[in-house]
Amino acid sequence: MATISSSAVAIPSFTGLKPTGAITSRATTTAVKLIPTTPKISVKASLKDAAIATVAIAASALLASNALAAEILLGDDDGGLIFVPSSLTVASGEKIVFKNNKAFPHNVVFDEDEIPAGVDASKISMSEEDLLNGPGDTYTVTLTEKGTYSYYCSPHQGAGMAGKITVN
Ligand SMILES: [Cu+2]
Repeated sequence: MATISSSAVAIPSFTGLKPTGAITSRATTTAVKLIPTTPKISVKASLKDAAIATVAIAASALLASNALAAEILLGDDDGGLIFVPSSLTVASGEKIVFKNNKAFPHNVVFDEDEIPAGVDASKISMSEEDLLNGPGDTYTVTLTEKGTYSYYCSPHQGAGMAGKITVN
């Protein structure tokens, strides 16, 4: 039973390919060889194109909603010692860019007691001594674990320079 059914499957798949070459004369064998291959390629290519198009649409939708990368400014435009915005919600895996704005040096240190369980604060934080000194300097982090993350700027922690990120 098993032998019969497997050969029954094998035969149609061979006959499906062979007739194209068998029908045509030997003289045009080269041309015939190209014919069965070309449709296969174009089918694959069109599938790939469709996939690429879908990805492109998704990417542009993300860009349009500004969800591809979030930016948090370090210091407000008036030199206030705050993160702007101080509270932000991002998607898991979204890139978060902290960018020096005014009143630097600043840094970004996540509070080990106020991040989701299992997340290593040192892996997502700058060190307490490491500072962003120049205008426009950035620190980028990606958070994948869902939950709430509290962070602060160590030079300005006493002044209340802190923020919160929610990952969902
Ligand atoms: Cu600061």
